[in-house]
Amino acid sequence: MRRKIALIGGGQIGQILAMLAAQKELGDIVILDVPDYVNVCKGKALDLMEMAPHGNYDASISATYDYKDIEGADVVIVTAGKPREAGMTREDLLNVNIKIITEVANGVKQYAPKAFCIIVTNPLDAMVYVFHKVTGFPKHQVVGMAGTLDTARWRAFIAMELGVSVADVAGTVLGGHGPDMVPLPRLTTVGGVPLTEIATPEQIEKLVNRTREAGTEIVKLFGKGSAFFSPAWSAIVIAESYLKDKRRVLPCAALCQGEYGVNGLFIGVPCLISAKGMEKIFEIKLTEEEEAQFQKTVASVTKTVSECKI
Ligand code: TXD
Repeated sequence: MRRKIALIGGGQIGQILAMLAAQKELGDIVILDVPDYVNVCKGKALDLMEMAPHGNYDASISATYDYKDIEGADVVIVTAGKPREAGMTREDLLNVNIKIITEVANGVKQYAPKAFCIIVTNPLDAMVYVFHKVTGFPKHQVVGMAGTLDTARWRAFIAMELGVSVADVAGTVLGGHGPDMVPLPRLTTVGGVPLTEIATPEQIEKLVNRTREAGTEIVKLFGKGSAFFSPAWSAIVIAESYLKDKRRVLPCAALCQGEYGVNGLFIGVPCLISAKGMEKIFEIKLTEEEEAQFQKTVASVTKTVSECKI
């Protein structure tokens, strides 16, 4: 029997998630959205079914507004909520998205209590916290997707700057999904060569800043709405590692209980994603400077989470 993937939210990111999940034959796909938008989602689902003959995949793709239809899902990816408009911070979305995530969490808890859940909605670190609180799911069953995207952006910008294949750029970005996230130049390599040896300090500073502001750079270009191709791929990479037990090590927002000195907060850290879900958090010994940056992002996430009043 095929696996079942529930996509809560069938907007910009949701539709690319559906396409990628189908193309990768991860399973059957159910898109859930609000009644007002469900016909558009049904149209998207049908369009994707009609793409299958050329796309070479077998999957049932459907849309609904009824949580009953996500029953027994193996994976749930949540993009439901509002995206940013130019001039908005991610935190500006807090009040509206908190209500949506609470409703989604209750639906998922009732109909897909065993699903591995990947939260994408912003402000990410707070929304995954709320989702986890409302569902009460074990910590290995819930992650937030942000670091996987921030790391992809970091790698892409390095490849663009140095004129090298992105495949050879390895590294990681820690912390919350905001302007004080922590890219780690010290631990980034290009084909095994340390970034710090092939890029100048000025280049590295420019790359760090561009990565931190990458989401905003796209929001400014769009005027309305935020990035969707790269966030969708980043979430699919996590889902695929879970479904196929690939055991990828991916930076995800995971519930830290002592790791990195953080207690009871979801924040971006390197995670082992296996068939068990978020199986393990890897700790890195940070330098004094990195630690100071990490404390700053922890403070920002703590502030946003405290405003959730949950
Ligand atoms: O790295 C990351 N985590 C992110 C997060 C990167 C980029 C964008 N990120 C956030 O994802 C963004 O700030 C938004 O909060 C979400 C979704 O972004 P998207 O671009 O897909 O937004 P859309 O196109 O507005 O789609 C949201 C859909 C839309 O179809 C709504 O009708 C639906 O969510 N929606 C709901 N679905 C189900 N249930 C409820 N209550 C609901 N409310 C809205």
